Amino acid sequence: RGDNAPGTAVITRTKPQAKRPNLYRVLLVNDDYTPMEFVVHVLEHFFSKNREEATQIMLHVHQHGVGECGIFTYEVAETKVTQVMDFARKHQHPLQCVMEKK
Ligand code: TYC
Repeated sequence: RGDNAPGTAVITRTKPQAKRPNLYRVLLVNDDYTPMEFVVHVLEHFFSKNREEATQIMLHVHQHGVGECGIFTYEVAETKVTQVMDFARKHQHPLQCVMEKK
């Protein structure tokens, strides 16, 4: 449109846009006290896993100490961690959920 004020210029972007967002893994950490069923519920409710996937991930964490729940942008990952930690605390389980840059 030809509606720029006289004597002004439009600055256009020269850098090509390579906008991959930074991604973060959300992980569950094993402990000796959180019930397996609670962890499966967390994976179903907060990470949209079906019962079979949730059970596999829970068992992986149980056996290996840590396991991946999903990969998200920073804000989504942070929200998941907060939701899981609040939910675990509310139920007085020591379950730990963390995020790490991919
Ligand atoms: N190790 C727990 C138990 O034997 C189960 C568990 C799995 C806890 C995964 C935490 O992130 C976890 N009851």
